[in-house]
Amino acid sequence: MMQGRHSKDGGRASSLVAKATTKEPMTQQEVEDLVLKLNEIEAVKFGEFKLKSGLMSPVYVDLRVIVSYPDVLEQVSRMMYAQVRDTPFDIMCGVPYTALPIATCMSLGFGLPMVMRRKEVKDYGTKKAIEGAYKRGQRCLVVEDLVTSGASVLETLDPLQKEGLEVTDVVVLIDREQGGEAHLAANGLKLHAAFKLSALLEVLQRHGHVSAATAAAVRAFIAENQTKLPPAAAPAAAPAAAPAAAAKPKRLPYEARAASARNPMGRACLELMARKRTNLCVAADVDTAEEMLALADAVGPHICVLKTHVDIFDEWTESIASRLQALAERHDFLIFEDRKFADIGNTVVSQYGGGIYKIADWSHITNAHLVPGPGIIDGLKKVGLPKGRGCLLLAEMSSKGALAAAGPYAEAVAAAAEANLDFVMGFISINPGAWPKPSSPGLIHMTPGVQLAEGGDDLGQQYNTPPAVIGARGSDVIIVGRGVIKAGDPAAAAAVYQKAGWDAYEASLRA
Ligand code: S5P
Repeated sequence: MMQGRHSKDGGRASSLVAKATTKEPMTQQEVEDLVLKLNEIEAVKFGEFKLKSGLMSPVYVDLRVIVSYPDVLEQVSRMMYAQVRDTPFDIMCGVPYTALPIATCMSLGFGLPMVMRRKEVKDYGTKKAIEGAYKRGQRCLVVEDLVTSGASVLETLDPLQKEGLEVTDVVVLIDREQGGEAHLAANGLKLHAAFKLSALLEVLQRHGHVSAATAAAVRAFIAENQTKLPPAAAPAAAPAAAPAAAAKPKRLPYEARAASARNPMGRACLELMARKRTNLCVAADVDTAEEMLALADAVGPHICVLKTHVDIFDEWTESIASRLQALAERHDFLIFEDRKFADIGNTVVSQYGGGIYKIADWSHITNAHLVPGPGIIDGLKKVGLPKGRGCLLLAEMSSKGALAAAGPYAEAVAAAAEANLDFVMGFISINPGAWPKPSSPGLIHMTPGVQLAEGGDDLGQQYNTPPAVIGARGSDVIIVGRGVIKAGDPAAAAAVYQKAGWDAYEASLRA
């Protein structure tokens, strides 16, 4: 078996392989041109559309039209082939109907043999469900135009498997990011998508074809309309009670969410977490700036974010700030000054950009309460956005009796974040999994009040464990202060929390 090319027939394969390699991967420019073309021919439209269900959608994708544009069809097939050129398979099967011409075009362009599934055959015993030449045990790539829930791919899986074909990979042009990838993964299928809807949106917004308001509406729509796996498509081997469990939207990997993050620090943070395999933020609540720098150096290899309270220290200089920045650079972490701004827009402009600390100059991330209303975001944004900074909004707090809590307050904070995705990168939250609406996939949840055992301190702090925070409560980042800094060996403690947080994250990906 060869990668990205069929192989079983030696002579025929070599000539076809030669043909395939004459096609170069698409350049970034070609990819952008294709996105613009898809928009121009109205295969992807943004605005306001009434769906069959009666639901209003800010996005409409109908790829059937591409059969009328051979140049687009050819580019689409090239783009899709590029996703699977390193994936081993013997044959391809297009999902009827829209993906059939795409699969045919890939077949012709790259010398890849194809089979077809008969859509109409319900009784597989009397008529052939799969047309074409194939052998049991061959590996079959499923080709589909679009994935939403993954249901139509899963419908195709069954007849292919009944014929003894092995199916492990699916290639699509567009992933609508509404849960399909997780549903396919739950059925043992890896999704290769040429475009995520959010990435496509980003290109169109950059080229002025989609307004910021529409883009925000699309992102909110995607987040709010995560699909459930239809019971009929639940894994065949699952016990009777399993379909309901499988229907729960699965956690998306950090790296898969990075493209949805509009704030550069949000994107950087998600990428960094995936790259460094850590969702640990250490709260450096030590007494002096020198101790903070020593701690940053020690725990640096284990963290994605170092959280500071620089107003605890009795000195702060530009040189301390640059030494901290150098450590962040060396160990690959982000700096989060936990300033918890809470004033009117005009005041926070000066507090964030000026004063002794000049927080915006050195801290990648800061945070704010929404108590004063949305003007605080506008004020902070005025200073932070030009510097590429990100802001976390405090939605829920960890301390006993907190007024920033689940309910109308947290919901208002969530709405303010969705309205400011350029600057707001996420939340300080405690139980985001219980929020009535899931937040946009690019927004990050960071949760304080974490130790290895449940408990609290005598001033109202309440602790949950990493598995409870990342698993049961659906947060993304654990914020650990005293659990690390009061340990005899903070670096070793950070390693323990890094592992606990990451294991909980990996377990929740499989859940
Ligand atoms: O609700 C909150 C929000 C924050 S940012 N509860 C918190 O505890 N924090 C911060 O997280 C707090 O200021 C401290 O820096 C850290 C928790 O520290 P620990 O020592 O209790 O883990």
